[in-house]
Amino acid sequence: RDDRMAWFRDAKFGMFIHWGVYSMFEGEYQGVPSPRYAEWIWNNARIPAKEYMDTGKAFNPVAYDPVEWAKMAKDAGMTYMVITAKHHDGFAMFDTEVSDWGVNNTEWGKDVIAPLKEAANEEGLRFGMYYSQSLDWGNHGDEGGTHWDRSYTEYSRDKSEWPVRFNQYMEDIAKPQVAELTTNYGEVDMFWWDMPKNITDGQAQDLADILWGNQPNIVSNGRLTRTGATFDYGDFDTHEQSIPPVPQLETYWESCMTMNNTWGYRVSDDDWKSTSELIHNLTGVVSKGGNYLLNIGPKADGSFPQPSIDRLRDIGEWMKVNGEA
Ligand code: FUL
Repeated sequence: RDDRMAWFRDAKFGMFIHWGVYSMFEGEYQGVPSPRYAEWIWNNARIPAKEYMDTGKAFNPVAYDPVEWAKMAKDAGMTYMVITAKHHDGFAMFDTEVSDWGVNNTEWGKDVIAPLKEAANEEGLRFGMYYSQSLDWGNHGDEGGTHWDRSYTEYSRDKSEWPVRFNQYMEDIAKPQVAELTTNYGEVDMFWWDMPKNITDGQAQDLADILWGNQPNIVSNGRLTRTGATFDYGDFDTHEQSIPPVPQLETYWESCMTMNNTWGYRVSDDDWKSTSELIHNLTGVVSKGGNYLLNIGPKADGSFPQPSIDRLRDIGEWMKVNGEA
C-alpha cells in the first residue's frame, strides 16, 4: 500500500468540485434558501421528484471549460482534483448505461467527467471521482427524506420493503456504475465514497472488489462503510470541515473544506473565507501531515463563482513565493 500511496503522501493540496443538478437551483427553492448545504436541496427543500428531475433535463453548461478549470487548479498550486461523478441526488455526471437519470439524458447530452479528467491529467494533476454509493434519491437507493414525496410513490411506503429496494439499487445501479467509472476512463487516481448509510459489509466488499479489481493502484477514502476498519475498505481518513488539532503523521488523511458554507453552489452565500484564512488552513493541514481538499461549487452554466476564482488566484500568488516546487 505504501507504494500506491506515494503520490497521496505528497499531494498536499487538491480541488474538490461539487457540481450537478442541484447547482441549477442555486440553493433556493421558490425564492427561499434551502436549509443547510445547497447540494441537498432536493431533500431539504422537499422538491417534488418530478420537478427536480425535469429540471435536470435542462442541464446545459454552455460555459463549461474543463481546460480552464484544470489550469485554475494547477495555478493555485494544487496537485489533484476530485469531482462529484454522482452525488446524493443520484444524477450521473458521466456516461451510464444503467440509468436515464444522468447527463446523457439532458440538453447537454454528454459526459462531463471524461474531458475534465483529460484536462486535469494534461496539467499533471491526479484525478479522483466522488461517488455517493448509498444515498441515491433518483435511482431509489437510500432515499433519505424523499420518502415524504407523494409523486414518488410508485414505490411502497412500507418501510419493510426498503431493504429489498436498496439491494436492488446496489445490483442494478451502484455496482455497474462503479464498474463503468473504473473501466471507461483509463487510470483513475482516487475514489471518494460518501455517506455509507444502510450498506452491508458484503455490499461494501463487492464495491471494493470492483474498485481494486479494475484499478489496482487507486487510492480511496474511508467512507465506503461504517463498520469496516478504515484500512480494510479505504486508504485514508476524511476530516470534513475540520483540521485535527495535533499532527497525525502515522496515518493518511485529508481535510476537505468549503470556501463559504456550502459545497454545491448557493447564490446567497457570501460568507467567503479570506485568502489568508484559506492559506492558514492549507499550511495547518499540510504541517500536520494531511492534504487539504478545497471545494469549488461551480454554477450550473459551468463557470466558477468569481470569489472562488479570486481566491484561487491569490493562493497561487502566495504559492509562487512560498510553495515548494
Ligand atoms: C457530506 C455530503 O453529505 C455533503 O453533501 C458533501 O458532499 C460532503 C463533502 O460530504 O457527507
